[in-house]
Amino acid sequence: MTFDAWASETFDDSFRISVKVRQTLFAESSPYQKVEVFDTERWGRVLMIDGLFMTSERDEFVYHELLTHPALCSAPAISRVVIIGGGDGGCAREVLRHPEVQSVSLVEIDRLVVEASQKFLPSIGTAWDDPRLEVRIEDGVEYIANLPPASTDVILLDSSDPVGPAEGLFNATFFAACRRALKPGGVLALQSGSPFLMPKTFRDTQRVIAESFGCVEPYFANVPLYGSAIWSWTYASDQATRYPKIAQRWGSIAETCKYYNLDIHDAVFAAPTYVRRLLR
Ligand code: SPD
Repeated sequence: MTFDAWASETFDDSFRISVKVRQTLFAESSPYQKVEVFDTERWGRVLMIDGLFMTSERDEFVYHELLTHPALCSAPAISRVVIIGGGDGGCAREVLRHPEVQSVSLVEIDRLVVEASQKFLPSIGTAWDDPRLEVRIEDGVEYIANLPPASTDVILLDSSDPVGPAEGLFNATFFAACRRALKPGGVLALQSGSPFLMPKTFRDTQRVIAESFGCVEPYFANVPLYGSAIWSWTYASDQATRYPKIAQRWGSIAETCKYYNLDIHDAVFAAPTYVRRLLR
């Protein structure tokens, strides 16, 4: 008799997505969460945290390119970037493709995520040795609260969903601290959940960001591993509207992108009708 091993993420106790596992490469618990890396047939290596799929070798490019490039290809300046979370290194990899970026602080609360990713997901975190990157193992909420005012061009929130250690990243106090840490005109971008699978969380997140930022625009794409539903990210700045895209920035990353391009930059901001109604 053979046993098939599956890794599963359950949404609201009513919907489950499962991935067939060839081998468990890593499974340990930190004081914060359980961290697992699986080798799978369809998705390549997969990172799971506390039973939630975080990223996979096959589809991570969609998530990481969209978290980074809409902000970095339009913010007025991008020399100083802060990433909160992002311990797998995928977001930092995309940020560091931009030659204008001079320094990146990646602030991850859980050392275990960084260590497991460096060892078992080297194809995702390809920029760990970039001299512009500083990795800090500390609480992102405190880090942002302690940043000097107006010190940062872009803040990227690469978190898991708002449960467990990521919960403190989705509230008004945190977004107000981000606004304070950003230079005038600076841009915040974050993953903001699925409007289809978690409409209330999505809507509440938009509202709470709008308490601190004048321009708050969600954008959308499918990340197949995240329940195969539409996923969202959110772009925020202190302006009234989003900045126009900067073609010259795109030019310097065009060869490496698998998802993002200047047409996608505009297209992802088109909201389906049910999402517009949700946000009314
Ligand atoms: N439902 C899972 C959402 C996870 C978003 N963050 C993933 C981290 C990848 N760097």
